Amino acid sequence: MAIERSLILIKPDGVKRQLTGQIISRIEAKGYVIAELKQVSASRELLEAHYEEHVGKPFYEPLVEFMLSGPLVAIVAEGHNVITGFRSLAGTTDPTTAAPGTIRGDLGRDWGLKVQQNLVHGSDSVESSNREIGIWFS
Ligand code: IDP
Ligand code: MG
Repeated sequence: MAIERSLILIKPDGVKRQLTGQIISRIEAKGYVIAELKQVSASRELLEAHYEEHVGKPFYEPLVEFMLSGPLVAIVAEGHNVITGFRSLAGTTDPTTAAPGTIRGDLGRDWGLKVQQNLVHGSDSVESSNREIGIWFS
């Protein structure tokens, strides 16, 4: 089986709250390899490409504004089944009910905003991963 790659983002809330190290530690402790890593301030164009599947949803514009609100950390993690494995490590989208033990469950909460600030993004399929790595690390 081929080694997979996942595009992981530590969103601006994670960087602002100084959780970058803790989040990277969890990825490494799980055993995945950090193949690429950079802190960046994303452009609107890049974020619109990244989140194109969400255009038109009520949280789309707040999501783009949130992702523009400060620097984020972009990572390519490698390992067998890393795409599913990282999403499991991240927990479900809503941090209120994300399982304890996950990044979103342990470190996230609802702040009463139009978009859930849930610390991390992880690719959800091999197709998304290829597309997203092309966007962030071209
Ligand atoms: P995911 O990040 O768990 O894959 P997606 O459905 O791809 O979730 O949504 C992208 C991001 O948009 C989420 O991580 C979260 O920040 C935000 N989001 C998704 N659904 C909602 C919602 O129903 N309300 C508020 N924010 C949402
Ligand atoms: Mg998603």
